[in-house]
Amino acid sequence: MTAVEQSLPAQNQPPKTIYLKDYQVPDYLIRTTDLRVEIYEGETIVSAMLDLYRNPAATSTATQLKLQGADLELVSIALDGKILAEGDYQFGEESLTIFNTPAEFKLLTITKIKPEANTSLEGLYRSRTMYCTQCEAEGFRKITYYLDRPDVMSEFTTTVVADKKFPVLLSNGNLIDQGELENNRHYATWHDPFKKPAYLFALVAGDLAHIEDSFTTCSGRDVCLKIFVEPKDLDKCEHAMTSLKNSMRWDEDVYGREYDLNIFMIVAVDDFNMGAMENKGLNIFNTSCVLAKPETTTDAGFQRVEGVVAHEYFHNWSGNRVTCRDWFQLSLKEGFTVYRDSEFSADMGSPTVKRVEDVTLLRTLQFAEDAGPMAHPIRPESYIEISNFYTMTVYEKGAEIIRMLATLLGKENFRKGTDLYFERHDGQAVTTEDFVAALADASGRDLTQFKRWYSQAGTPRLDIAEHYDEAAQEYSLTIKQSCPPTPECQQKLPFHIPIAMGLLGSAGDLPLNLKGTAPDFETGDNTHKVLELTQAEQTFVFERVQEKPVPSLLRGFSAPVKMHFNYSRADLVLLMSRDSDGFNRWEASQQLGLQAIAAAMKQFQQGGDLSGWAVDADLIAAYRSVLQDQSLDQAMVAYMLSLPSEAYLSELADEVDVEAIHYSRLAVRKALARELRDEFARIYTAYDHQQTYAATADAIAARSLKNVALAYLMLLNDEQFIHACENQYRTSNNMTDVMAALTQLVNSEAQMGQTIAQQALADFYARWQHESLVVNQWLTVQASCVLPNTLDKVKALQNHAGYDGKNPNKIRALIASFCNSNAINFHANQGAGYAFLADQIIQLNKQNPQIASRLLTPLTKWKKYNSTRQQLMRAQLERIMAEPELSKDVFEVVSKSLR
Ligand code: B3K
Ligand code: ZN
Repeated sequence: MTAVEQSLPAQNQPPKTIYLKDYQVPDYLIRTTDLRVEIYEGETIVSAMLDLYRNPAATSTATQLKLQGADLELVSIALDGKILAEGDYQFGEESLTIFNTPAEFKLLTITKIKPEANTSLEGLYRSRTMYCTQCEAEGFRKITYYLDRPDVMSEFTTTVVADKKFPVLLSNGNLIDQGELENNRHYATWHDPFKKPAYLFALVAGDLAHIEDSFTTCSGRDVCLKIFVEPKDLDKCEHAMTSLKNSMRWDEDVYGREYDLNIFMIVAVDDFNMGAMENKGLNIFNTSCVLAKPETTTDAGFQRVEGVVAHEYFHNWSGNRVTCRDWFQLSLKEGFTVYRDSEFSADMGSPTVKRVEDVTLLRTLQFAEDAGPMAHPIRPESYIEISNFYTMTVYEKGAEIIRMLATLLGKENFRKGTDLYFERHDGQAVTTEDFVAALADASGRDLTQFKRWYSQAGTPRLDIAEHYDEAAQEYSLTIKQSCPPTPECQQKLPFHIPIAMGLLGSAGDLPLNLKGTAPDFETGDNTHKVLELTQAEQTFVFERVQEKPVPSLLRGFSAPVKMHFNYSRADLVLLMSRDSDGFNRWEASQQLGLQAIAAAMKQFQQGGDLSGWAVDADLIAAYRSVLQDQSLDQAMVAYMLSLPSEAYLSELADEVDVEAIHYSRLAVRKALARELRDEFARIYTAYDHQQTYAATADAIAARSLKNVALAYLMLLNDEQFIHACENQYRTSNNMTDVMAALTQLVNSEAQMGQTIAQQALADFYARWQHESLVVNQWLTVQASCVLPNTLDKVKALQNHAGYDGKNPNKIRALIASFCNSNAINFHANQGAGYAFLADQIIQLNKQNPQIASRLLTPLTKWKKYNSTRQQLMRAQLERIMAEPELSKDVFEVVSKSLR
């Protein structure tokens, strides 16, 4: 058996489950790590010198060291200068154990790896013209044998050696040496003074161009900022640079966090499994999250760049300076950092708009995850493959947990808490318990019950009932909480839930006199309150309430729960037009939309015809008043006029009726388009299509409202609007408007719209074929087309020159878009979509397990569909399960889905 074979995972045995309860401190720690990475065409030699010492806190007394390693070829190994012989060490499953290790020693390993053959995009790999790394969570073991766990933190010095055709050689920290070598080769040595776990290691070698700027920190230090890209993309870096500088300033202002190295670098890579990675001082980004210019990037793309740049930068403190003890603590850094980046984006644009966007994502994708076979608490108890736990739950629900803490503590105490957390744990690898303890200590609040949010999965449900006693002038709210069982937890204890609220009277917000408490002047006028629900059932009584109010509940979506309150349509219309909480105005519009769609669904399910379906006049009047409301942000008008998505409707349903949801929602949209045609046309015509592009909140809002109007008008299949849409496609100076028009044309039910769409698609590809990210948008718009036969088109596009089945962005653009965002086609034709998806997963299982596993999501939801679909979906999961050599990633998701 060769060394490579010996370090491979054992085949045909079910992979092991790792448990939080089994955590043990490491037996050894690593003081310093000296790496020399010599890149040659076809293979790379890695020499690693580790300065190891026994961990004084170790609980075991074993005199051996077990290092992790995968897909490595061991060339030599020496302990304190003495070459080890066979028998001094042993290979295990993804490991290398060295026997008879002293209390302190230096270990030198030399290993060979093959980055060019690494298609998993984990460890060191080649992407187009460059070499780059991705180590989180456990990719460093694909570079060298190491204690690849986040609680082993070491000081790294890295020398990168390569041919001069890769002029840029980067790693973490500061550049301390560089020079020429024989055979047209050169090297650069980087030193990172901050101790870090291996998952934050990074290395890049490539022929890259860069833009440069500087930032002066609050203490007056100058930091050099560089963004590296392939030369062709140099004109698309400005927005990321501006976002970076804004993030650096914001983290100083809002959290008191200053940057700590002299240089901060970002590198854009085309082949990347996720959005970006926060490696110390050397962030590596998916090109899709860093490049932006108006001609090629939509508004959503601009906002994504701003958000992701901020997110990765904020990790420098929440993740890098203070890191995770083990991977069960992932939400410690991810939930907190998502919360931080969403607050940043809110400050850069409109807080209400940002909140609506975040809640929409949470309620569709995260709620669905929490109700499915992969449900897990934000701090999971166990996993087979940690890559499967970079989830909506750990990230987005994790951020909601932090938001609730901020709400409960109030601004000042929350800041005191985070200050204490950073100060107390700087340079340490800690747990979510440590985080909550710092907040509790700084604020004096007891957060014991609150911690259940970390250990109990599932979306809590609130059932709220009201009672008004006119004689006593008392208004009471009785709130019951419950939480459905999840695979690993049947019985839940009550959560500590902050419920922000107000009461609306005929003349607006009423003062809140909550029985047993002093008035709360947080909002200046005592009309806003945070109720703290801690019991399974609790009643809150308001005194001196002179009229029966309409309650505005869960303002700003103050907790990640499903709330049920029996609002009448009149109540919702009042909330939509008058609530002082912008989020709840939008929420009321969504509830109204849900009611309207439910009525159409009933008709559809009874076999009725939906052509010419009409909606009630009072609803039209309510939407019309939104369109005329000058006090509203245009982005909010756009969101209020957009009906709940099919994904949200599916999440709410006990059994998803794909056709009923699709056609009923469409029928209601068509009805709105007919009734509000003049208003939509006015908005569309009033918009100045020639204006210069700006990615400001106002400009984005105006574009989104105008494009919502266009989308409604296009449902009328009227020549006049099809021409306007074509004109927008042809003459717009920015990708937002081009894409909005192209999407409407591609989905047009009118023959004329289809003819123009086919021309536009051909024209678009001809124009943008050399811009990979733009081609991805072209793939997505076709994969998302709701008209029949889209699956055949998707299959044909897999053979198109603009597609590449090895590139994760292309796979997401074509395959994931079709399977996740095109329900009516994915679920059509007796399971053809399911079989197609299973084919892709089986193929990707070996090539890129992380991407394969991600793609599984739509099949994991099989229990939500009718029995015919259940059987068809299950059959595909079983087919995948029967494949030999399933990766841990795919095995875990499929086996949990089938249990
Ligand atoms: N921390 C990385 C995610 C790594 C994913 C590894 N499978 C990006 C982020 O959340 O900032
Ligand atoms: Zn993150």
